Amino acid sequence: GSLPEQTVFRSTLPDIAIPDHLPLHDYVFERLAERRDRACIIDGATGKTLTVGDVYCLSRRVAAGLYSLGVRHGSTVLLFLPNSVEFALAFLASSRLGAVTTTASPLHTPPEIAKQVAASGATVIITEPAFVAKVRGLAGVTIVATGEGAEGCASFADLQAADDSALPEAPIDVANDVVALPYSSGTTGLPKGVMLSHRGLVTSVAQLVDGENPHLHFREDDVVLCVLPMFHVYSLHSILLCGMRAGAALVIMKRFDTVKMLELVEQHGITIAPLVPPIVVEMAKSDAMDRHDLSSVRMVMSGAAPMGKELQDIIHAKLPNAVLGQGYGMTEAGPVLSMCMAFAKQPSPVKSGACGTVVRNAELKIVDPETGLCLGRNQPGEICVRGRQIMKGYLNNPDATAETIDKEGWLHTGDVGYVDDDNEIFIVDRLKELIKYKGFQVAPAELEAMLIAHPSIADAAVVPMKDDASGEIPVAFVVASAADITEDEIKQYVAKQVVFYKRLQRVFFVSSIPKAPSGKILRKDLRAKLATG
Ligand code: AYL
Repeated sequence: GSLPEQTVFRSTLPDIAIPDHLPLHDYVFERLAERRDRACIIDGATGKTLTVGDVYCLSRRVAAGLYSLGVRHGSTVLLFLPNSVEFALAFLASSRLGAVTTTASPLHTPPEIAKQVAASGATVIITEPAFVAKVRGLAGVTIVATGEGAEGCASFADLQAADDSALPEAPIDVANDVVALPYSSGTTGLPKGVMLSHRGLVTSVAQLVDGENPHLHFREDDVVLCVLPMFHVYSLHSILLCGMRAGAALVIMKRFDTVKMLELVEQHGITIAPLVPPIVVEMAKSDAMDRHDLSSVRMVMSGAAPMGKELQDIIHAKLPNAVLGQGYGMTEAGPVLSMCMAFAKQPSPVKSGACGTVVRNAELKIVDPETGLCLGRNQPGEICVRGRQIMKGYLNNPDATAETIDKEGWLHTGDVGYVDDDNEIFIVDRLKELIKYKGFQVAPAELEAMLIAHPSIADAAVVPMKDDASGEIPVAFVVASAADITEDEIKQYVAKQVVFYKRLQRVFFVSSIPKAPSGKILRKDLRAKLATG
């Protein structure tokens, strides 16, 4: 018989030429000469503005400073920083050295960060004085602190003042060298280092902002809000890198606050607001929306978690000048799979609730998770993507890599969705374990290991529970081995060990955890239990 027809979905826009021979930093500074004096990075707190020329020169000096601390081609630098100018400079500096940048929320606990330092092999940690205590004493690690008053640390100010005149050119192999190493649990298990190469990230940025008719049209006169955390790949890729490549200015906000954010929008005439659904929820609720002139905003992007049609419609009514839409990404996918076509230079209409059309120079297919066969339009199945933008693999984990990227090069997302008649993608479910709290990743396996290590807990399973404000919250089903253990004790036991977004919000005591004969937790059954109450 004949093989079933492969239904592969492509962008409705033509493929483009991608300068993927360039290292990432050369790619984002490609038009330095003509843009030298344009605003590049604005510190939201102080209003201090760095031009493209400033960012170029300072990032070169920071590279020279890191070189003097021993950072070389192939070294790993951990950025343990809130949103800041220093974050951007350090990332670009590491790229120039051919070093790898791994990132983590500065709100991670000492054991969490120690694990990432060990797994990634980071030898330099850049952080703020307030977070130095969390990373002190790690063997073989040099700490660099921004600001003042951190004893026994190298100073970021000194790096910025380093002499870069003799900085050697790193021998970067763009197709293979890793430039960014964000952590993600992917479809199963514990967080793993996701290897994104220079070529991968250049491809992914180009897929959005390059070409005659960019799919995501950022212009030189745009002012982009950078409130999403730069340690997460959404902000790193779609704000910092896409913004810089397009020549737009970025306004950096250290921490989220609705009123301050609206003030910044007004003050700087912000035109583009990349957000996540929980921030959109906050905006929709806030009466401060009516007290500020937000007419400069022409584009509101949402991503990293589902945004329903209702919410999208509410916010659209409040920002009539703005085009509203979603991007869909996954760290391992490089990260962007699809983007709203209403954001293109020559836009086309989109439906509320859709999360975009597949990017250019890529292929997307929908696979029946039972049979592995390719599905046609309007049939939900697992979303798979292929192209030069996807990750190289997980660091030191060929098995997990092989479970995620198949022999034909397709990356399996663990998301369930379909492609409609207009090529728009709708996500309807998730096959993978992952919990998304406010767009942040929570890996059930990590919390389950922690719970089972407790002397009064015999067995445990962690699953997502739907929540209006946060999208999903992590909750646990626990089999107690001692009668006196309470929900509060368990919650605090976990809270002490993890960053805020991994905290358990509810604990349910049960007599056993439903499992398949293989020992695999039947998460679907537990999720169903939550849905019915
Ligand atoms: P990770 N709608 C529904 N679910 C989504 C969406 C969306 N628009 N975007 C991401 N997800 C879920 O690795 C989905 O389950 O990357 C996906 O597999 O932290 C998972 O989140 C991946 O989580 C952008 C826009 C990057 C989005 C991103 C996503 C980064 C989140 C760049 O421009």
